[in-house]
Amino acid sequence: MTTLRFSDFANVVFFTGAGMSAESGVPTYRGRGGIWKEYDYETYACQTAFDRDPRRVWEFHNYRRGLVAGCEPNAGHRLIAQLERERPGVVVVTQNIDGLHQRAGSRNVFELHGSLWRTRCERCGKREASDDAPLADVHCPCGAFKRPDIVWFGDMLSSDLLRAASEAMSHADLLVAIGTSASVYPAAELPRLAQRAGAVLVEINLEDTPLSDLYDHRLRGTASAILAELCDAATPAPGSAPH
Ligand code: BV8
Repeated sequence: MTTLRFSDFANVVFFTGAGMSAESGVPTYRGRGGIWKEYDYETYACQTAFDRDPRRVWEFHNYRRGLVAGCEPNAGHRLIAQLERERPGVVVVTQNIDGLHQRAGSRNVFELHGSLWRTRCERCGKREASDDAPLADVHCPCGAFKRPDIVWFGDMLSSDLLRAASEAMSHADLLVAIGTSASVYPAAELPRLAQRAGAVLVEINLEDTPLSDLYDHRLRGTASAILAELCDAATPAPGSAPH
């Protein structure tokens, strides 16, 4: 186990993917039980599908709202929120849309791929946040269908969000990537900015990823177990010499 101490770092970025929420019961995208294995994103989760059949897209997204609404943040989410309360320089850059980091208490969260809990109207621009599961009224008051405020394949990411996330990465002195397969761009490239900034890079995952060679520490295990070990390592044992 590495002897990393969070207290040795001023700007810590947690870069999370679906594996962060796996222990909460939220399906990941790829690998065993992955949601893209069950649902073809080209039918249920992309702009073309929404333009073709918004009702079917909403059936899928209301199903996912119901699924995630029944899930709770796990110990890993709560540890990250705790660290943010203790240290102002903690930021979460997540690819997840489940909102579990915020439900665990994290405040500095960049949702690169949007949120299951937000909608926008492409006709009048109205934006809305609602944790209704399912969302009863999928029509905007202007009459158009509300669109899930999610970055689907082929959608551009918000340039403001990408800039802010890149800024956080470029100022990090510790980058902890958790539960991401490093397979979706441009998000997958972001840890390189932290590496270029001279940060220490840690990858927490069950298995190697295409970008594992980028990392100084490759910790294998579940998000919450490895984060707990890191926090224990970081916390001086009672009566131990102060560092
Ligand atoms: C873009 C939305 C510019 C939310 C997602 C052709 C046409 C268009 C674009 C492209 C193209 N070819 C390539 C691209 C770029 C494309 C892309 O990257 N494709 C990939 C597949 C090659 N990117 C885009 O389209 C992006 N936009 O590029 O715009 C553009 C525009 C037009 C044309 C060209 C370029 C938009 C990308 C966002 C896509 N949105 N989903 C939703 O619907 O749910 S994808 C989906 O993948 C999620 O967003 C997710 O965040 C993302 C990454 O997945 P992960 O989070 O890493 O999850 P995954 O299941 O893959 O892995 C889980 C990991 O956890 C595993 O490693 C596992 O081992 C680990 N794990 C499991 N359990 C645990 C664990 N670890 C620890 N503990 C555990 N317990």
